[in-house]
Amino acid sequence: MSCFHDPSQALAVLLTLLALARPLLAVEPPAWVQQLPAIPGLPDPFLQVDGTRVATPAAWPAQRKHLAELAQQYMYGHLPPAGTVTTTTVSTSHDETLGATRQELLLATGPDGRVPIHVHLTIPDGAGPFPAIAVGDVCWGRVAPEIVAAVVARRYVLAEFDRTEICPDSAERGVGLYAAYPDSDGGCIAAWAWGYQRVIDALQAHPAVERAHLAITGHSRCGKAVLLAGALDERIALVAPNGSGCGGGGCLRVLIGQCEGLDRIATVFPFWFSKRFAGFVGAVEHLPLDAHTLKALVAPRALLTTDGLGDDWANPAGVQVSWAAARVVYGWLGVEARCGLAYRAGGHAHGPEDWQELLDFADLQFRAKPCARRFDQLPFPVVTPSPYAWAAP
Ligand code: GTR
Repeated sequence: MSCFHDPSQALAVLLTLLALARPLLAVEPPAWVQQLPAIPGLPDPFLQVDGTRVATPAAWPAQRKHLAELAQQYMYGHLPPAGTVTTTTVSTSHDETLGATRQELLLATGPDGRVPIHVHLTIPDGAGPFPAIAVGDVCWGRVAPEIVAAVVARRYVLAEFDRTEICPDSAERGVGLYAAYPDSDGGCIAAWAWGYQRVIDALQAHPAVERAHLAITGHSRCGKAVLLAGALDERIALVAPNGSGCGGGGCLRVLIGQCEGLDRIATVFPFWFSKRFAGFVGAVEHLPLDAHTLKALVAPRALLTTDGLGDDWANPAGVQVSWAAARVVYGWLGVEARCGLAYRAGGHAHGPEDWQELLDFADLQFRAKPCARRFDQLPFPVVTPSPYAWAAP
């Protein structure tokens, strides 16, 4: 008799053991990985496909396209086409105590509307439109009432959805978005990022929402999807991954403390990524990008990572490393203050403090509302020698 009640638990343990054993087995990375240049430090985000460096900010849109392709090609897989979204209002009610309207929308997305996404909106009373924040973690529970109250009090629309409606958090293919696009090379993170973008489609068409002020957030594995969605979609004005760690805001090459790295995540959670990503196990230096590349892709739009100082597994000190590298791009574009980071005491969670940080940053970016909090404070020692030698052109 197995000691595991859930077969996926046994599989996870087996995969973890295999991941740990891999260096001992000395499995060679595939030839196509070894042919990519080895870049021990953080890859230069200004390096163009022809080997020259970007010269002026006018060339940044083209460089963004190149970096976005690297991210999809080698790490997450490609997002399927946007398609059309048909929105139906399922219910509307007013919450007197909260001072807000609750509205449930059903989005029919994907080919022939085959991929449903339920969106729960909370719209503050009063004259809109308002900026909006979308979050896809309903599979882990709705946003806590005290946080919803804080969002409403700050006059933001909250849009909650369940990313697992788009694809399950497992290796299972043939369902959801995968069934609609069987040839897609993307894993869960790409599929969830696609889901965020469809929610953005619906929010852009909603009369209560300010189209120019759309923010997205999500926790941990969902924070990884938030970073990818925001990196690729210029309609998203503020990108706020929380506790996103490896495969999100945490540096892949600079692992500080007891944190997750590429070798482990690509072995234990291969289905979150493109199949190609696992080729970099034991060969992270060949990966043509790192977390700062994703962050730089958000520029010149606003980016805020929120993390727990004690969330060791999510490499909070490595989040700081990739923030500093991405900030070089922001500074070069003349918008350094749009690249923010914030830390609180504590571990792996997406709680009221993380949301307060996001609301303060959003007020600063969207409404030029000053706040006492700073978004450039570095709690960890600066890594020396620097993990990159490049500078802005
Ligand atoms: C962990 C995983 C992390 C993180 C976390 C979560 O097991 O190693 O990358 O995503 O799950 O989503 O809470």
